[in-house]
Amino acid sequence: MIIGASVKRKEDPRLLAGRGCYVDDVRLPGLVQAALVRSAHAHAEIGSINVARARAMPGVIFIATAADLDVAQPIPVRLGPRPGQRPFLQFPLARRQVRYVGEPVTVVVATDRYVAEDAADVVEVEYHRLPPVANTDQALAPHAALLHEGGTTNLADRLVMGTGEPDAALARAGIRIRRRFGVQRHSGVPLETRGIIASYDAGSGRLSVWGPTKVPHFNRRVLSDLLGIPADRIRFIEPDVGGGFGVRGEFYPEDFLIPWVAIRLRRPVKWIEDRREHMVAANHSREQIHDVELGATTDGRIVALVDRICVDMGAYVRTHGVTVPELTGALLPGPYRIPHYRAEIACVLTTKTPTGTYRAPGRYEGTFVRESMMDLLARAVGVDPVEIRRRNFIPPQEMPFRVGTAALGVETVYDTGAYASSLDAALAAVDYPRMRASQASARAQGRHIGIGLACVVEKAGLGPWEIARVEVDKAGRITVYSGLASLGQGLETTLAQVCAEELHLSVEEITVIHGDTARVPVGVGTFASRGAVVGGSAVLLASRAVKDKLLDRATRTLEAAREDLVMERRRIFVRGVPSRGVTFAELAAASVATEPGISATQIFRVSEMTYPYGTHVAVVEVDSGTGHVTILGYAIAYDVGKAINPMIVDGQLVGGLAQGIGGALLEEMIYDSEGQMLATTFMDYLLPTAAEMPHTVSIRILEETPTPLNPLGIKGAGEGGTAGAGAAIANAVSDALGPLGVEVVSLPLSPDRILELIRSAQTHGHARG
Ligand code: MCN
Repeated sequence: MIIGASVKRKEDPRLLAGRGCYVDDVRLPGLVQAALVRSAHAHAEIGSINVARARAMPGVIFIATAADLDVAQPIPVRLGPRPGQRPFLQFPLARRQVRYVGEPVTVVVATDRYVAEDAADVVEVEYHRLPPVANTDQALAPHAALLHEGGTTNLADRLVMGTGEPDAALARAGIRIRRRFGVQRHSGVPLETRGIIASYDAGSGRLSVWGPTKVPHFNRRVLSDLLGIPADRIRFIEPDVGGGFGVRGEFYPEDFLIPWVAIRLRRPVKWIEDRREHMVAANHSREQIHDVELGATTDGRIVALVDRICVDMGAYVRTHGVTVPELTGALLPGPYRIPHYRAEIACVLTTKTPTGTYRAPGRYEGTFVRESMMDLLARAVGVDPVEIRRRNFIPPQEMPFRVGTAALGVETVYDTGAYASSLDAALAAVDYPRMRASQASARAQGRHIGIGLACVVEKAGLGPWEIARVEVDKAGRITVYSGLASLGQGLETTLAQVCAEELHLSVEEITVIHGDTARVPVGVGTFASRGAVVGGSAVLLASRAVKDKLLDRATRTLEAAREDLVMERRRIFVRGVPSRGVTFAELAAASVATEPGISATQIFRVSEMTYPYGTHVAVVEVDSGTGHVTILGYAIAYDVGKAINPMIVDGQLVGGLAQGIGGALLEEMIYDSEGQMLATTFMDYLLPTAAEMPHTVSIRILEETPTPLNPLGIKGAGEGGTAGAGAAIANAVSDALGPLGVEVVSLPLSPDRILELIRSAQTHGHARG
């Protein structure tokens, strides 16, 4: 069996040997370089823009401002567009006003990057400053400065979702718990920053674009609409990618500007983002405030949950629309039966970088809130956090389970799940009873050790479809073409595994092609952990169709019954008579009269999502003198229905966890009251390093509840490592510092924040055991 085997990643030998080709490695003759003049102010009217000095600099080729752009359309929403969002969309260059620090104002092109940047420095933009809208409170205040002319408010959208009668149920509840929680603004910061190269061939009218990943076909459509060039004249080529994490490859202003300049100049143009630019220009995420109330019976059974969520969207509605707020509300109930539920979500515009999805969007935030409330409920009832979760899990026999919410146009219906089982597996991985006992003895020695749980329900496999083509050429070589894109998640290996399984091959014998619109003319792309589920299923269907064709032809060639044929090593022979056979190459060559090789294209369509789930357990020690949190141990048990490649799933969970730890302890895009971003380098935006990671992470991949929604039975794996990390670590820190009266209600848990929590608990709080 190749599906289910931990084969090594096909892509790694090339990448590890330095033979990868990233966008910055693409060399084209006559290439010129672009730099952007970005707003230095959070909110201002643009007066004049004087480019005379810049234009006079030797080596400067071209400069454009919004007035020079012949684009009438803003960048559209990709996921869940709604008519009300239109006034808040972003144009590629700021027109009349800037609304966040880093907003593109002018594009400068020069013979080299140094000149381009020097010239950008001397572009004189006259700004008439307007009051910044530094946070959601200011944005919603009665006389707040309005950010967008088309809007009458700074509220981009308001979502309400839920089920039952939560107010009445809360009123009747024996236990009621209210809290305000906050998650800080942070986001994906791949080590390879974004970049794009565009080249236009005036003769053929063809435009080639290297760089954008994730959704090349959608981006091509948008570019085609904005430029007024037919999509079939535009080719998107995805090079290797140094991390995506949800932020890379959406359609950003630069994705219009660079191709537009290339067409104007009839020369290839390149733009590579520097780190500071990335921090202010790429999508931010996660900034939310939750005012939540939970009602339960006195024995701890949840009866109602009401959450008023305020999401800081930044200055514009970008390609994700209100996906992150919507997913927050849709999946907040998690693995628990919550008969009465309501989420009221305000999507608020402020003068900060616009936002989008970042690995486990909405679930990282919602899981933190829900799982913190579960611990508070356990405390109110006087039972162990494990017990309170067991009392509230939706049992497997109630699957499929309708949550009463919807996101991305899909009703939230959990397909399969055995939540208690994943909890058991995670507890076993850390030896929970022993861990509690050693916590007690450590406490007796004055050490602050805590154990935190988080039960997660993720979503994966967003439709509506994905395409795959499998080809056997005349040499018998097998190529898989997929509409997916790579973010570094090991797609070439796992898609090859799916095909290899069907055609009885090894992974090495299969080439996987993706991310080039000339070779894969249509596709949807990679996001929402849909690759394995939707793209993998499409490869399965196409491989099966090719297998059918091969066997069909072999039946005729060998004059044998189909059930007597054996497929092995790119050859089909009659069982028991290995010499009576025919190779894939021979079959493909023979078919040439009717078709070029043997191939099949299949689309896998799916209208429902699948819901992987799991449990995180964090064991931490907090130094109450310095505020430092050390993660002593960590376990994740995660059910993916069936793992195509357990080693890759393991890597996904550990890699995702590293990002979750960053969000829990370190990473924060801090703004001052003037709307200036204060964390624009890795000196002040702290990423987790090996030192912050636990020495061991125990991963238990579970395959207990395959989904009926796809032929492989699989659920996604890309985001589960991130989704529960903030919650588990927060609960562990609350547990560790419980005796000092500390209760965590916001992230990140940086040392200064921990010390502040301890100080304020000492001033106001009551210690608890
Ligand atoms: N897989 C598997 N068995 C399963 C499910 C998944 O073997 N049952 C494998 C897949 O074939 C794939 C990987 O695990 O190699 C992740 O699969 P999947 O969950 O389908 O997610 P996608 O392929 O759609 O990838 C997107 C997802 C998201 S949304 C983000 S963000 C993300 C991620 O996965 N960003 C990543 N993983 C990342 N990994 C790396 N290295 N870099 C990123 O930027």
